[in-house]
Amino acid sequence: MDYAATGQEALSRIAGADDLDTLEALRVEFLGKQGSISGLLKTLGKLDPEERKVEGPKIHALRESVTEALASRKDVLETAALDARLASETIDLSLPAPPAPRGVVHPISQVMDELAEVFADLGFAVATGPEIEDDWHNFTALNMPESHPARAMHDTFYFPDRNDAGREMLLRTHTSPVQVRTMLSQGAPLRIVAPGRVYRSDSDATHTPMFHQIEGLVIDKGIHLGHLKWTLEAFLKAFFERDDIVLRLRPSYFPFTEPSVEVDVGYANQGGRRVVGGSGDAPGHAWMEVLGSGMVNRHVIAAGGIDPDEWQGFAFGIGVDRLAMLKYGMDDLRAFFDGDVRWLSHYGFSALDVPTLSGGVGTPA
Ligand code: 2NL
Repeated sequence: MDYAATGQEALSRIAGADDLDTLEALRVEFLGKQGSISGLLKTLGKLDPEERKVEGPKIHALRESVTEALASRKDVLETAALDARLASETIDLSLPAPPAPRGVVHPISQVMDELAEVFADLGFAVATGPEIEDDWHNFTALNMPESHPARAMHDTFYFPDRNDAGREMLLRTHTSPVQVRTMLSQGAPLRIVAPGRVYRSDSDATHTPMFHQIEGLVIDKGIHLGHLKWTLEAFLKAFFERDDIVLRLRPSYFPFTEPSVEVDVGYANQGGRRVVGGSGDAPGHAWMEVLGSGMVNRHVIAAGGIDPDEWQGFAFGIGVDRLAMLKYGMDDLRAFFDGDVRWLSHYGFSALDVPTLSGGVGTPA
């Protein structure tokens, strides 16, 4: 048989296709499952071997030339489509470039930086230490004996193995061990804050197993509660950037301080939002606990290698997460650590907005 006419007709129809849809319809018509050339190929199976030897190459050649014609026409049509698009679309190079996506600073990091800045201005150096501690630095040195309930498994994350000194290993439950280590390595006098992550085996709507704390420690001669009160007042005024902060000191108990005081600040309830400032006893106001503190227990000073008959000190501990919520009006503690970028881009801070005393944080209103 002669397929020249069939081939001629197919090639001229392909050459005449002027859009990609038409071309695709032709491909299906010739080469699709039910296509005409596919049909010819199927007839080969019914021929005897001699005939097949003659007809086979002709049909395959036909298929080949149609396949090639389809491909080259497709190329031409695609190039034409692109040229048309390029001709019709213009780029306005005078428009500003779209903003590059930029990360934000987590509110906890922001508040940690603000705290370090405020305390630096009050003469405190920043001290850091390991998050994996031994039970001596985390408990014993802080006047918390073996029998202390805070040591129980339900409060503290322990590691299965002891360290080389035979001490139990754990995730620090406060940053106090950093201060013990600093007393031992630097001696008195001392003025430090220890910010960082701490851990408790505790998880509900208001407690996450990891949270942030900043503790402060001053060791010097003749230190008394007056120094503590002045320092905390100066700190809270600088941090909240308000001069009308009123403190209430309540007697309390901590194993590492004696006497111990809990510190409340007065706030106003304004449409469900807590606004710090004024006396908690004023109309429409109430008191809120913000930190714990006290005069360092003499056993703790001695554990730090310092003579408690010669040196005294005060210390305080602050929950950073709650402080951040209070200052920036966030109401769900768990959202801090969910890693939801929508939450973060709402509450996050610009990386260029570094807290400084001259530029914002610490300037009383
Ligand atoms: C709280 C209470 C407090 C301390 C932490 C401390 C550290 C040393 C010696 C003495 Cl090395 N005290 N830290 C003292 C009193 C209270 O934290 O409620 N924190 C959120």
